[in-house]
Amino acid sequence: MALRSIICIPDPRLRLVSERVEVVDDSIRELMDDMLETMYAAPGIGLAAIQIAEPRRVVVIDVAKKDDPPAPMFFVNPELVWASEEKAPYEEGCLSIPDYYEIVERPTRVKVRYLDRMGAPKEIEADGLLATCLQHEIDHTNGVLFVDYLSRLKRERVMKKFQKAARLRESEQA
Ligand code: GNR
Ligand code: NI
Repeated sequence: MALRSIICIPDPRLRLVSERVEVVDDSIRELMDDMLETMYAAPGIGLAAIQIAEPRRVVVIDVAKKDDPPAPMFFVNPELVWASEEKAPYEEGCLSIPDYYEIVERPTRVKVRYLDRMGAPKEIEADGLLATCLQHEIDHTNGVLFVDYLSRLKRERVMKKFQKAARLRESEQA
């Protein structure tokens, strides 16, 4: 396993639509293991492959409480097949938008179709934090970030802050 670096806004790769995985082979399982290690180290509860600059439709999640044993989940080509009409607010964060948290409303329950770690087709019905996290990660595979659900004012404010920080880092390097 290897720790990988997480890319942050305004990196344009976060806006890519990731490619479907055709075959779940050892190289995909290795990618998932690297993602899991990187997610635990961050720490975070979910990670999409594009966040480590791999534009593939691969997601890892672990929403176990901190005193419970680890419970990693692996999703290849995850697809939202149903979402409840009922929505609820939840304060979201993103490892690609460090130290920024805002409330987002999303469907409370979802059904997701995916391939598991061995490539077998599966479906999962989720609620609570797992439902929120699945939607957040599926969004990443489509180049969507949680700030896209905020008001234009809030989104532009946070994007500009990170653009400015990136420019400053560049000028310090030069
Ligand atoms: O670690 C994470 N926490 C989180 C909290 C609320 C809603 C979504 C998330 S996912 C985030 C990790 C991340 O950026 N995944 O893409
Ligand atoms: Ni995220």
